[in-house]
Amino acid sequence: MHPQTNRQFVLAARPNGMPTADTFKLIETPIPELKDGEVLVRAVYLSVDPYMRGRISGMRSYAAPVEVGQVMVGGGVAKVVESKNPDFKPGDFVDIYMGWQEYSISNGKNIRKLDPSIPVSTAEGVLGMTGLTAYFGLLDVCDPKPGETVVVSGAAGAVGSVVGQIAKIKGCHTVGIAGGDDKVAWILEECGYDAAFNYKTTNDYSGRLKELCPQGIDVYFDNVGGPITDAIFGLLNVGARISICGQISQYNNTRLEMGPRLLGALIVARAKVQGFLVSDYASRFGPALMELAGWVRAGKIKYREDIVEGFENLPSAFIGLFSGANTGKRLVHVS
Ligand code: NAP
Ligand code: FER
Repeated sequence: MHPQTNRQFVLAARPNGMPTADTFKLIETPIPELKDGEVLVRAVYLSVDPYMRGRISGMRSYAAPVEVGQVMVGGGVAKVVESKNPDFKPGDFVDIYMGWQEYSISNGKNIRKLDPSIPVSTAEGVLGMTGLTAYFGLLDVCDPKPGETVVVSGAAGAVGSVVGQIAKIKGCHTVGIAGGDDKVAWILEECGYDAAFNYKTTNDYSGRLKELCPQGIDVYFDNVGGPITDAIFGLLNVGARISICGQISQYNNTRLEMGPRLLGALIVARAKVQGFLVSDYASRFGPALMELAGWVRAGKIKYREDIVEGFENLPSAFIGLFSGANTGKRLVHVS
């Protein structure tokens, strides 16, 4: 039977600083009948990601902002419930950029059918956007060599937990920085990081890094920015490469934070810093996903999903990313 009502989260107001419960509003809308070529899907897992903070800020960026009143954007795994498109049948699982809503109608373009023999949730994580970010941000931007020391911030998150494991596959000494003793234990024991520390229980980031990186730092994969990144700059080896993946510590700032001015350290180290966007590598996603899937199958990449139950909890699940409530890839299970 054709479902009647869709539930959607729309942007209610642009947040000033940390988003709150009032940033989003839940609305109900009717679901139209399908036209030829269309597919109706129902959300199974919806992804919450730090980049979404940029989409609701209204600032100029690499993608258009979500306007007040519009459905919040985001990726998800969905199940086909009705189809007037010969390429999809009810029961198929798809990866779709459907936003924060229970149902979505697609014309069949820009949706990817998933292999149901692989846990479908991985399409939003280790075998999806965040795994690909780890892959290209490390391998393409930093080209790590065996024996080099690779430091990763945000190391127990969706991207960071995978970066350390790819670096290990490449024969590097891996050092992770994360915000909790439980997170440190997980990345050491499960993700095979060689060393790690909890930045929330130490003030001396530089001292800890010196202990854990006796050969200095060759590669830094930056997910967080701020004081952690400042501490790295003093320890770079000659020829170091830095991948600027994210700066989550700055995303809720209401004014520019003044920090140490450390670009001179890059001269001493003749270091390279490069920002990147995972979407710029779209033409290479296919082979990268094959390689990542092979590593997961071989047990060389372990992953964890942090699943929040219930569509209505999308806003709080998202806001929790900014206080480190998640370990591994955070998803909201909808149905
Ligand atoms: P995630 O790491 O799974 O979740 C965010 C984590 O950030 C939290 O768990 C928290 O961990 C940490 N965090 C929050 N506030 C912090 C602060 N003030 N200082 C230090 N750490 C803080 O998220 P993700 O999806 O893997 O994304 C990680 C980063 O990559 C984000 O910056 C994101 O914007 C970026 N990203 C970039 C691209 C790209 O194409 N360039 C693509 C995807 C993601 P702790 O408990 O350790 O604090
Ligand atoms: C993308 C490019 C970048 C994307 C996400 C990002 C969902 C993440 C950027 C960030 O976290 O800063 O196409 O797709």
